[in-house]
Amino acid sequence: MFKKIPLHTQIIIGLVLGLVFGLVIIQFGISPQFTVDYIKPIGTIFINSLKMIAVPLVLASLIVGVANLGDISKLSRIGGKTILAYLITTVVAITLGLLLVNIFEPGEKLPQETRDSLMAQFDSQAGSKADMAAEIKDAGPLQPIVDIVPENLIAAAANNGSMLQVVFFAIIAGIALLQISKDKAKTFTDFFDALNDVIIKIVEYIMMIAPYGVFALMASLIVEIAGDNPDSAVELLLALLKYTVIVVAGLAMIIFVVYGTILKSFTKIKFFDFLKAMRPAMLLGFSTSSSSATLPVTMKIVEEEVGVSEEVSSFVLPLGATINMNGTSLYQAVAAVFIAQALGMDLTISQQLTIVLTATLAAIGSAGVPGAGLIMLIIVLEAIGVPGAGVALIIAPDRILDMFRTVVNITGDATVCVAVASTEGELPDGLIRASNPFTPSA
Ligand code: DAS
Repeated sequence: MFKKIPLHTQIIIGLVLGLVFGLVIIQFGISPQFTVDYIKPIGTIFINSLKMIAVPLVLASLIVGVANLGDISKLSRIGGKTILAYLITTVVAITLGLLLVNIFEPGEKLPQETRDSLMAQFDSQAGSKADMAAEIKDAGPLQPIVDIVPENLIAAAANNGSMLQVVFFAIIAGIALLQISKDKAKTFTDFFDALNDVIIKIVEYIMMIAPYGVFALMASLIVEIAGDNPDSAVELLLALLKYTVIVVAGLAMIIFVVYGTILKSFTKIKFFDFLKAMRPAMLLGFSTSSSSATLPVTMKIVEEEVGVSEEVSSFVLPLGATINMNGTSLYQAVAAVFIAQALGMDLTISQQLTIVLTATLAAIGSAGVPGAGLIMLIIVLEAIGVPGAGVALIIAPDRILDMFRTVVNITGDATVCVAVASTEGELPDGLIRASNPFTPSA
């Protein structure tokens, strides 16, 4: 049915129809159970099919990516640039978030009765998430480093949240490949190279159900949010609205100011040409709220349309989808200070600096799956002495904000990838090379 329509248009159609469908369900008081039983599963199938290939894709592309770099010096050069770029953009995102939330103070002191009802709500809604944070917090300071090394690769691959462990193994395997005889390495590399191509082909098949999957995701999201709508005081809703606007404004500034500056400084690619090429990936990130699920599409676009070499994209993008989450970083900084403000807790400068460090680590540790940023936010809160249960305050708009911050996360990965490729002498003329790989040929 959608054969002749470009993928990004198909996704927009799915989003809009899903939104309308969800609103009709709510408007006519149709039981949400119908959506949960018959619509949501389509969205789940779509997301699961993308996540199904995320781990083999990261494994195959990273191993091939590292091996194709050819030598350790190139790996350290590209790896060094990539990780430095990811760290700088993350710290810039957090700093921007702190500036906005301290200037506009969305959580200025709420009336005491609202504050009391919040505390009551905290105990109910965030218990499980607080327990998870307590578990994470009790671990030692080096736990995030310990968690990178998988004790069992299969278990790590089976658990979507341990993508960092899969990345770790893939990089080590790629480095080992560089150290063994070329003819032996070739067998191994050829296999993963073929696996990489097979997976990219599978992405095309999965994208055929994209409009239906996105329709189902949006419809069930609208129905669920309406159902979950907390019965909160008007002041709280207004504060939440202000908080949401600040997060979205900050995310937009990251894309247009930070990424625009990076592209202009390191490449000859026109910023809006880049955004146009990235439309399918950005819309998919918005629809799925999952960097991991969007990675295959981002890779296909960056390689086949922007023209970045496979050796750079298959190293930079899987790494970025796992450790680089600029959108999540800004969101965590704003949310942490907003919650403290709402509880009437004035944060000192050192507490705000602690946010920079812990939000950086939390973003690196956040998996590229829906809601990961919210869970890791609890660590940031605990680090500055704000009760982790405070996440209950921002759970209501979190699903929507997750969609927006995921768009920034994947766009940041692609921006750094194009910039690194450009500094490696690729994309000399800066032009977008081919037509959109998801636009059906005439
Ligand atoms: N949904 C996460 C991602 O996939 C981001 C987040 O939860 O903050 O990037």
